[in-house]
Amino acid sequence: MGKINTSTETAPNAGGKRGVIITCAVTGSIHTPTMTPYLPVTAEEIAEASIGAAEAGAAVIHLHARDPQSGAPSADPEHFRAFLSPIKKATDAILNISTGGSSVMSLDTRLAPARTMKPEMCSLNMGSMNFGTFPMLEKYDQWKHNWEPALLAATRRTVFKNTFEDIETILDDVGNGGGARFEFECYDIGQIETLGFYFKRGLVKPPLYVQFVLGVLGGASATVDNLLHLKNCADRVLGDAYEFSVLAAGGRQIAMASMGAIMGGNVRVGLEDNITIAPGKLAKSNAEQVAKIRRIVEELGLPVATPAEARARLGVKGADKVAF
Ligand code: KMH
Ligand code: ZN
Repeated sequence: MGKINTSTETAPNAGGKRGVIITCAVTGSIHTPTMTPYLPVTAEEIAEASIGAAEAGAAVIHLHARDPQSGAPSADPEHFRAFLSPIKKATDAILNISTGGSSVMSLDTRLAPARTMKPEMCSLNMGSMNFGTFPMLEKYDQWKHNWEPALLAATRRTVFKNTFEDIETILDDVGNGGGARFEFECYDIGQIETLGFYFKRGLVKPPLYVQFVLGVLGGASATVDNLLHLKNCADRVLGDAYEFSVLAAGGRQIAMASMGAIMGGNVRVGLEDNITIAPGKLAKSNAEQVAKIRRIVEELGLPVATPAEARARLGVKGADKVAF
């Protein structure tokens, strides 16, 4: 019989050295008010959801805004300002502003919040793609607002546009100009190759934080094989210049995030990408999903990163250097 391995170093981040960074994306632009009454819409609701997620263990809060009356995705900087300051006052979490907005917004519209608020962190989507949310039309007969089915239907004919020029604009304006670090959202291997292109030219600097995005119709689906493929590609292209996180849109969110943690990565949960807590059961809050992934991570013997640890690892500029 072979020697029994009693080491705790079964995963690259085991042994108490490196905590798993939990990101919570609290509202996003994929889901709509008809789908769940628990989706935060107003500034008060988004602030409350973010603070709850941070208290449950999220070190990073990924933020979109919504029109407080209709619940439609919004990129109005004033809608962001209304929740950013209260969250910053109440928590120590890193506040990450989306530059993806909604796939039907123009680049200038999407960038207005980050250009105005100069956050510590922003998302950066690494390629143009189809981003189909229209299959959700089949699930509901009645809608609270007319904009909801119209937005879902629009994703059948629109492209989520992130050209090389768009990516460079974001790197320049929000990165070098605004001092933000990035959550590089990669939905397929070509987008990792694109990140590698900018890395080789020195236009993006380590430590790179790569979000493997699974389960979006138009990108890689949420399977273990796809996650391994993305990770192998990133290892080849980025070497040790990066760390990764895993998000899966839909009901495989927690399972794929758990897989990411086992593989030595970080995790993202939140109602932006998944409105359930178990099959067929709506999550009542973002904090509920954070608490669930935290329990799993800790049961795996892995520590959870504090905001201070996440700040040091991601190389962000500090909460005192933002414009809100
Ligand atoms: N909800 C994710 C699948 C962004 O905000 O820049 C995509 C996302 C994009 O988070
Ligand atoms: Zn987002």
